[in-house]
Amino acid sequence: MQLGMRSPLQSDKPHSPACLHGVFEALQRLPSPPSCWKLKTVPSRGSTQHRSKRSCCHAQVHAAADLAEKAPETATADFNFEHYMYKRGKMINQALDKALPMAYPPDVIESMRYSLLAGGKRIRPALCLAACELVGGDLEKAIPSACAMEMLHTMSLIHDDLPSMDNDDMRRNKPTNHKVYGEDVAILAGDALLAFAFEHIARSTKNVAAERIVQVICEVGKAVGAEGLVGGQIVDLKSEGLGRGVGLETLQYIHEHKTAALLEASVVSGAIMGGANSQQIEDLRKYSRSIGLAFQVVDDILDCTSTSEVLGKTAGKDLATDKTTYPSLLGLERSKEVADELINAAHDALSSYDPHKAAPLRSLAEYIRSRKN
Ligand code: GRG
Repeated sequence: MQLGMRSPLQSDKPHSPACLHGVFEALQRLPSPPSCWKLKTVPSRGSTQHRSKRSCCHAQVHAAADLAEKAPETATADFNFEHYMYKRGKMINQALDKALPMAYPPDVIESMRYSLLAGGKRIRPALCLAACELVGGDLEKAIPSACAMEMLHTMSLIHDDLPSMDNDDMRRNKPTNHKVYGEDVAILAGDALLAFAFEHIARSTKNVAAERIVQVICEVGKAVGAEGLVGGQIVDLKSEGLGRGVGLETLQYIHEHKTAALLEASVVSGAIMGGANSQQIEDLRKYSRSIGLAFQVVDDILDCTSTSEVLGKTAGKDLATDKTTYPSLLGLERSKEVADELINAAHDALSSYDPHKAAPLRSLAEYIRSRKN
C-alpha cells in the first residue's frame, strides 16, 4: 500500500507525510560528500613492487609521467573513482527508495527506510555492481542483488546497535534505529529487511537464468546465517571480556564471518548475476576475502585512531569495552601492515583481468585500505 492510501485497519485518515520526515531529504543526499571517496594511492595491476613505487595522488588525478608510460598496467590511474562512486551512490539510493516505498504498516516501513536511506558509503552494492561489470554483465541484472546487500548490511547494523548487542546510540551520524523507534520496532525492522532482501532478489532480478538467481540466494543465505554474520557475531559476543584469551585465530574467525562474509557475497553475487564462469567466481572470491578481512582490520584501526564525528558512530568503543582487535593483539603498525598485505593480495587476485575493466574493483580495494570512515 502506498503512502496516502488507506490501510485496512485505519479509519479515514491517510498517513501524514510527517512520518517521512528526513527520508526524502536523505534520499537526495549522497552517502557522503564526494571528497570521502578520495584515494590516497593509484592502484596498479597487482604487483606489490609496482604499488610501492606508485606516486601518492587521488584517483582522478592524471598519472605521473612514469605511470603514464606504463599505461596498460596502470589503467586505474585515470579512473575517476570519486565520480564513479558519486554516480553509483545516486543510482543505489534511487534503487533502494524505489524497492522499498513507504507503505502499510507505516511503523515498521518507516523504521526500515530510516536506516536504509540514512546514508552509508554503499560499498557492498558498489562491489556487487563492479563485479557484474568486470565479467561483462549488464548492470541492470545485478541491481536487485546490490540493493539486497545494502538491506542486509543495514539489518545487521540495526541489530548490532541494539542494547542487547553493541548498545550504540549513533550510526551514520544519526541516532540509532532503536533510539528513534524503540527496541521492539528496530528488531522487527531488521527482521523485515532480512526477509525482504531475499524476496527482492527473487522477484526483481530480470533476464538472468533461474539457476543463477538460486545460486545467489544460496550464497547470500550462507553469508548472513550461522556460517556467516550470525556466526561471527555470536563468537564476538561470547568473546567479550575474555581480553587476551581471544587469540588471533578466533579474531580472524570473527572478522571473516561478521564482516567479510557479506562483502564476499556482494562481489560473488554481482559476478554470478553478470554471467561469470567458475574461474572468474574463484578469482573474485579470493579478491573479496582479502578486501573483506582488510575492511574489518581497518575498522579496528579507525576505532582507535579516529573520532566519533568522522566515523559517524562512537569511536574508541573497542578500548572502552576491552574488546580484542587487531591493534590490541598486534599493535597499530603491524595491523596496518596486515591491511596492506591483504589489499595487495586482493590486487593479485585481479592480475589476469583487463586493467580498465578491473579499475573499479581495484579502486574499491584501495579505498578500503585508505578509508577514513
Ligand atoms: C540477524 C541474520 C542476522 C544477522 C545479524 C548483528 C549481526 C548478526 C552481525 C553484526 C555484523 C556487523 C554489524 C559487522 C560490522 C561490519 C562493519 C565493519 C560495518 C561498517 O560498515 P561500513 O563502514 O558502514 O560500510 P556504512 O555506514 O558506510 O554502510
